[in-house]
Amino acid sequence: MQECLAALRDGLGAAGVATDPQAMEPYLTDWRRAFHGQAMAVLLPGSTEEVAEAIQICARHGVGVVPQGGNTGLAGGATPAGPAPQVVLSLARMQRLRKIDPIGLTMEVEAGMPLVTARRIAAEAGRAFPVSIASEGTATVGGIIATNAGGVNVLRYGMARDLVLGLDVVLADGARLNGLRHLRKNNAGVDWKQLFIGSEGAFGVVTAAVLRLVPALRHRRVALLTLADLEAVLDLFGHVTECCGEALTAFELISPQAMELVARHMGRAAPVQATGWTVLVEFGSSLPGLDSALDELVEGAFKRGLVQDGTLANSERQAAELWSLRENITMAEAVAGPSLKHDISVPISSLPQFVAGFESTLRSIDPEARPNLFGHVGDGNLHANVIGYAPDKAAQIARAIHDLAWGFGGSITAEHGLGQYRLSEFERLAPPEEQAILRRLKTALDPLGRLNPGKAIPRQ
Ligand code: 2HG
Ligand code: ZN
Repeated sequence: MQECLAALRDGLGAAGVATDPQAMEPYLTDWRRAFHGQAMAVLLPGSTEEVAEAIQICARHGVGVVPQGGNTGLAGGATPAGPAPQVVLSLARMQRLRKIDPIGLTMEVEAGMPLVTARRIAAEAGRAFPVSIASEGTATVGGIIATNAGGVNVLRYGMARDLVLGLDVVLADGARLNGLRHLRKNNAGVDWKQLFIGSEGAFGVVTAAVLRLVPALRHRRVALLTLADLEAVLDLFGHVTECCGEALTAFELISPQAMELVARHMGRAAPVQATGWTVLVEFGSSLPGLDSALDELVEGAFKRGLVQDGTLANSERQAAELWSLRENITMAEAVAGPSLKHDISVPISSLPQFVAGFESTLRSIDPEARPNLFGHVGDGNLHANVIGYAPDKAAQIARAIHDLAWGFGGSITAEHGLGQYRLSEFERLAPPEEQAILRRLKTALDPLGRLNPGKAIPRQ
């Protein structure tokens, strides 16, 4: 391994190779401290050429490569897994903006650029890059592409995949695949870049991307509404779709338990009677006129008896305060202690039955465990998290919840990905043909299994 390290230092320079245990530590543990791994070095290349060189050197020496963005994923996808020799490949030094075209609505950036920076640059050009997740300050463009990140605006703009026009990728043998096209339409054969989006670095390492921008929303209105049950939440979602669907940017669900955690651990109390379910609705547009949309929504909702209580933000500051209730749930949960994360999706109409099943399953396995439910109703995506559980019950709870979602024709991960956290559950549940096609792709693209071993792709 000394030979490999020497070759890496030659190729990347001393600044590009960290082996000091203290310097490596932040790259070897994820932010929740749920995953910890070993690596012989952390590589910090400064260009796509250096990424290619590093991957070639590692391939020659039989060393696995774990690509890493902001290290704030929730599935352990960026933390080394297993005993085989591996390096972490951080894109943190590659943050440049290469081009922005506000008329063509495109922007070309390097993979290590933080999401918050990409969003700021787009905003300064009078446009928007609409991937919106609470970890935007740490998450990187490469990371959100590798994990196909979701977030709170998916119902309007889609997942990260829907906002990627072109990619520059380094393959397992160090070859470079440059598809940095600024084109909205390109139907010339198979869209190969899709293979690298959401495959968590197991097929190749994304080093730069052309992102699709959208018109900036110069007007936004936010409402927080409480409802008695999930049937009413779905009725309200249907009503919003009918009355003002084009303007809808978010429709987020907060359970009473999640609201309570935010009040207790983050000191933020809801300005509504939050004994039932709370929904945060956001409208956004480049046109004025949202006030009447919101009035229509709220009037209709009260008339139909769907809503118990509610408040409308009258300023940007109030809107940010309402959003902070939703955005602080993950942090409140982390402060409360260890949690079991679930990221399921089911067809939207099955949400009430799923939640009823989730609550009764939890009671029967571990009566002390407490649910912390919240999520993205418009995407059928719930974070059916669990706190206060007995550690020896964790695997049983996770399996039961995944079985439940699977039974509704759902997914065990709507947006966070398999990483190392859910890989064995995917292997347990996914049809053999589906697993086989993924393995065939892996064999074709990375025959020696050097890229992000133990993540995303079912094992033999
Ligand atoms: C969110 O929706 C994120 O806020 C995090 O996907 C979910 O903490 C979680 O489980
Ligand atoms: Zn989420």
